[in-house]
Amino acid sequence: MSHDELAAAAAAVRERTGRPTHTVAVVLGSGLGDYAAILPGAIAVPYADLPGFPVPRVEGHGGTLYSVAPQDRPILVLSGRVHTYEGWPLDKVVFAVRTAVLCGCGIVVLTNAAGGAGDGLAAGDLVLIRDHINLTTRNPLVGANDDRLGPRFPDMSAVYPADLRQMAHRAGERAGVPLKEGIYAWFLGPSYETPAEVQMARRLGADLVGMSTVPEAIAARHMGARVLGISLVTNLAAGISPVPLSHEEVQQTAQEARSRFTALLDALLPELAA
Ligand code: 8IG
Repeated sequence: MSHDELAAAAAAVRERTGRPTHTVAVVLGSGLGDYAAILPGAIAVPYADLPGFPVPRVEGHGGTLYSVAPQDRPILVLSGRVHTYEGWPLDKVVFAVRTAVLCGCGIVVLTNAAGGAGDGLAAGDLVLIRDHINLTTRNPLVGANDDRLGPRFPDMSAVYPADLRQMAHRAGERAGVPLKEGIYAWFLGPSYETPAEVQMARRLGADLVGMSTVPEAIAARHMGARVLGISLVTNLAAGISPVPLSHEEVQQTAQEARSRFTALLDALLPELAA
């Protein structure tokens, strides 16, 4: 993935949306993907129309980029992401986020569904990511560095800055949606963890376990963007939960949390874009 390919995708976004710049990007995680469809005035562009964008294979919808402009401040909403466990190379996993940053997005909101491993977490909790632990040994920056995108050795001491989390907490208070905070550990998947792996992650300091978000956060930070991470705990991680994990449980919890998630984003996004 070269700077030229990303620049071509960013040019297509500008052309198709008619908006020369966007300030905030939101990536919608599994079970949360239909948020943008209900946004008034959203301009929808299928990923398939954007050069270089990976088109998700599994889910019902193939991936859509939306442009919305609350208070005339354009925001990109990316519905549909691809994962490393599907076999996608990391440059494709981070392609949409990198394009969004090239479009001007200095803030990237990454949402996901995740397993809860930390004490006091319950299914249905919304958790702001305070920091991450990469347990995969994979990194989207491996390979030649393009200095136009960012530095060879980017600093990762504040990927998820405290002021963005504070803004989210305040938006949550206004919307009546309580938010917790935690550390997110990236596992490759697609099998869920064993109970022993969940205990390992807990001892390393993780509260959340998941299969996404971290590569996008690394790529966004590489390009100088600031990241807000929001996890929906759709299941307690293996061994913490008394019952086996199931995709049905995940989908049902996501369904139940949808209205809180929507209320949070409605309160937060205009603020972030302002
Ligand atoms: I949803 O328990 C969801 N995604 N690694 N573990 C990991 N990813 C997840 C989990 C989980 N739940």
